[in-house]
Amino acid sequence: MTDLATIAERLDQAATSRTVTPQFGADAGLDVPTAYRIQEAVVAHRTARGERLVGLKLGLTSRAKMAQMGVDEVIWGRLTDAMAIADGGTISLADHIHPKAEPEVAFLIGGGTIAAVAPAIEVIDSRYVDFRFTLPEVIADNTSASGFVVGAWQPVPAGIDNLGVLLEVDGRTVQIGSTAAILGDPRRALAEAVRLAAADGVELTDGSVLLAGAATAAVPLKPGAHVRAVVESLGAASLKVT
Ligand code: OOG
Repeated sequence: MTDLATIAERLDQAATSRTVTPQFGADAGLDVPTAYRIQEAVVAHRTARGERLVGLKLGLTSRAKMAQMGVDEVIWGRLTDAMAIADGGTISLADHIHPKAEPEVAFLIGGGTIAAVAPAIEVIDSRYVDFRFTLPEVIADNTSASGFVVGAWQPVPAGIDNLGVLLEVDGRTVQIGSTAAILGDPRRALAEAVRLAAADGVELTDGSVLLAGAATAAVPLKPGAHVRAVVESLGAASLKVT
């Protein structure tokens, strides 16, 4: 079995050098609890460089994502301040490996509950060759977390369980979904995130951001693309790619 610190180091180096790393494979003997310990060590490399934890993300909350990635469990990862992209901001492909975007809903946590909601885009960028991984491998890789855009925060409207979600690239709709795809109701993301993170001794503190999970499959980012996620009643979040 490969040493946990060595795996964490390899994943961190892949991210900072923007080069893929081979999958660890069965020989590494990774299971889910071990993978979360590696994730903690991977993110510790970031915090050691001065990054600050600002929230959590859920992944594989929708059937579309589970089917796309060939796994079938909800997973969670850590968000840092360095991953935040301004709404309407620009990211460079040169700073990534093979990034993809997915439309999401973001929650702002306050008083232990959902204080505000916003449309969001998550940029995922697996550190593995061909964006392929097993469940423990993607957990160890901080669930492919790379960047996130949060649109305007607003009070939580009465029903957010079945809002239409679009992902547009250069004004063309490339993915259509519904917030219902996120755990049946994205508000379930809070309880799920609290439960999953607590198992690793992590709390979702007030002021944290929670990305509830993708409402559609992810779309690869191309140079020059203008990407917009539109969530019915909540508005839009966007980014540009150079
Ligand atoms: C894993 C992360 C997926 C989501 O919202 O489902 C994810 C991946 O597909 O690389 O963040």
